[in-house]
Amino acid sequence: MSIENTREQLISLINSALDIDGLEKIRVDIFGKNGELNKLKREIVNIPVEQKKQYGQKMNSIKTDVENSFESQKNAIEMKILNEKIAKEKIDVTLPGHYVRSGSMHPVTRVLYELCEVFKTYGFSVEDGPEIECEDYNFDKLNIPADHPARDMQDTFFMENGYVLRTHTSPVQVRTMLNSKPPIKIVSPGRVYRKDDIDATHTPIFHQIEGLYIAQGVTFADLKGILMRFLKDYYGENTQVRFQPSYFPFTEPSAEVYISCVACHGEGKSHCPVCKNTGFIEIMGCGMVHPQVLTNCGIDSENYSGFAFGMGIERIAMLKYKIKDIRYLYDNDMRFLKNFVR
Ligand code: 2NM
Repeated sequence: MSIENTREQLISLINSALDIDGLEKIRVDIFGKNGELNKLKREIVNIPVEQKKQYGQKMNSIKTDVENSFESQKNAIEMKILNEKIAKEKIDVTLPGHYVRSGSMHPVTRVLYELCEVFKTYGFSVEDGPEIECEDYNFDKLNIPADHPARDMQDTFFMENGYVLRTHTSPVQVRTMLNSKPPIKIVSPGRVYRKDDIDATHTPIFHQIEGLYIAQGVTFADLKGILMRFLKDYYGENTQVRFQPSYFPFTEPSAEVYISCVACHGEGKSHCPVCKNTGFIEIMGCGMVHPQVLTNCGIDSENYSGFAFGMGIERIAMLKYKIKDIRYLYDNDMRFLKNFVR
């Protein structure tokens, strides 16, 4: 093979490579120890002395050209591979996505959470406690005597050894009073149990949130201030609030709190099923913590006073979302629950 032809042959060999593997084989055949370029180099012994210089120059020029073609062929193949990869991996961002069904908070959970958030803005912290309580914390410390109807077998789930399923979250307040010093400013949300027959407004398991504020010089005016602020924050600034005297064994004085009807806005229209045409609905109970309860829980009732309040979460949720029957909340029927997907 003449040295002149070698240049063209090697370049066309390189240009015939289709992929990286083919090119690698060609690289060995050309640049390897026994490759074509080294063969040319070894030929120099057979070249007449006067032609050696010219031969050497030609050889170097061939080497440079072949190296350059090799580099450009290598680049061409790599570019081709890259372009194929880009074409293959191209994403059409205009294609419709896969539909992902999202979960959501149960309305009771959501109301519980929202109420805690409102009370946190007034400086209350959120506390919880066990659902199985001793009778002492659930009743005795709260000034609910042994012969009180609330302790009746008909109302309370009694467990073994003087334990009950808590009938309110007040034992959380009892625990906090026993374990810490005033000022105390807490709300206790949670599940409670009562042996009620199931109907449109009762289930044996339901939820409450209770609040407790104990410090020096706390008065009924503080109670009214906090609760009126809360009811306007949660139900709207135009909400009207009424306090009506009531009775609880653990507070004295005690009151039931009413707000203007969320359905007819206090107009008491002739056909309002929500407020039964009174224009107002009962929303919570409250009162000044009975001095005996403070004493029972290790707090000096001469030095400290406090207020407490409580409300049922299901009732709040039913009024807020216009749910006519409490059983909808616990049927787990998707046709109902899907209304609460945000
Ligand atoms: C209510 C109404 C009135 C209440 C009282 C206490 C405690 F522990 F301080 F004595 N906790 N919660 C209370 C007072 C609860 O729910 C309708």
